[in-house]
Amino acid sequence: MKTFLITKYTRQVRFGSLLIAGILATCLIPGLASTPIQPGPNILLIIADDMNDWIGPMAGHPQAKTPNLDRLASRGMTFLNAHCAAPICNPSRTAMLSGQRPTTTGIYNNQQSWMKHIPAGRCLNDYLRQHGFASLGAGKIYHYRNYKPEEWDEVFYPRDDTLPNSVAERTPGPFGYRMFTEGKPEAAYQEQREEELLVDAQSAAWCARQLERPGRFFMVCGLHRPHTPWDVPKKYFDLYALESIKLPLVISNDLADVPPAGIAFAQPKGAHANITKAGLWKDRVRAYLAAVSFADAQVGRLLDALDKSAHRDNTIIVFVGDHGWHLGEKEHWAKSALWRRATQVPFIWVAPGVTKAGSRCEEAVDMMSIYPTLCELAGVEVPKHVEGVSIKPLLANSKARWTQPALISHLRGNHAVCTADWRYIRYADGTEELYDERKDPNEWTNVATSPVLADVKKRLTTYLPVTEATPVQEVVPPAKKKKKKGAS
Ligand SMILES: [Ca+2]
Repeated sequence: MKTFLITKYTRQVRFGSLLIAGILATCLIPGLASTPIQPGPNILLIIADDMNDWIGPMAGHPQAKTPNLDRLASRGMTFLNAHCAAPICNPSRTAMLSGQRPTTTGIYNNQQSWMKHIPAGRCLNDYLRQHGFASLGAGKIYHYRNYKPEEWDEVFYPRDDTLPNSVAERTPGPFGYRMFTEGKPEAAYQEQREEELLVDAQSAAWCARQLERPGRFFMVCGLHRPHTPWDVPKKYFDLYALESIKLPLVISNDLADVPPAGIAFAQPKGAHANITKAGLWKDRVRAYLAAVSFADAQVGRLLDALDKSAHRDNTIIVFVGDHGWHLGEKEHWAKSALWRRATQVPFIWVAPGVTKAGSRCEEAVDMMSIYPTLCELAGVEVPKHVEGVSIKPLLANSKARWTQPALISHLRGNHAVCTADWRYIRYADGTEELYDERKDPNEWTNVATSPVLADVKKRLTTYLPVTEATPVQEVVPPAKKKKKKGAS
């Protein structure tokens, strides 16, 4: 178990309490000793990191090979217009799992820790745990190791050898953050280890083992890929011939009608300029696709295990990404922007007895819906602090009446409001973009100044947050000193 990082507390105390809970599971809820356990579905939530719409069911890239996500989508509903609450890891995940938006919590960025600022009992894993679910988690669920072990029954965090552990190594190089393993172009990939040793395979295997247990569970499997670095085994690169790689659709001067605040997020003179100058655009698109296919294979491990388990027909499956990813659209790479490719996420639901096999929904929804929807499907009261709206009506009927737009916030003061027809972006300095998603799905033409669309814009602005919490203090990076191995 040397490669596994699990706190002693988690392994010994929580596992002990879980055993006792397991013994009592048929009659008692741990922590609520007098309430009988309600029968009902289990929940498997799978979170992919930095996965955009380049997956089979969403067809964001014509060459993406994701047979397992195709299989998952064939069993339930795929949302074709689902968006994160924030287009970077920490605020997105904190919002999704706490049920509160960045504008409420003040958690807007990766350098802030949610753990001091979200009270116990609020996060979904802890809330459901108090309502009779065994709360189980593996891999990247919150931002890296931001776990409160006492809010889980069991949590497993395998060490990711491919991710940097010191603040210094996290500085983006000329090609962006770890777009190449060592910060500069080398071989297309360097991973030589057996797939079973890689963190995501370990997390999937751990979750697969949990499926052998009886009782009701809320289990989260957090996959690191396709987050950079894109070192995945050769067989995933072999799925994509470099010379035949199709680049994303772009036009020249796409940024000409974007206000300076948007251009500052795009950083066209940064990674994009360096990658294209070095002739590496196709190479990196291929690497991203390879990492997507690798993540897809881990989803396959989980589905195989679920299908063999006793929970096969009584488990809600939710597959979601924490935000999207640009690969050169708008001369931008990575996340941290308010355009479609940075905010749109895979969002696939299998809810037994509710979703129809192979159904698709085009309404705009956001990740704040996860908390209330899971509570509703699980027969648990939605707690008052939760800000999202349940999408259960859409799960049952993709054409159900839906008026709630998706709302995405990036840092403080920058927001996007999305409907099935429009994307309205307003930056902190008041500048705007408006895109007609029906006519212009690539968001090439900013029509924010069009007089005939003034009413559309006015209507969309009514969904912007009225108040925005002061950002909580950022975590001060530890002084540069040699840490004990595995202590970071
Ligand atoms: Ca444009």
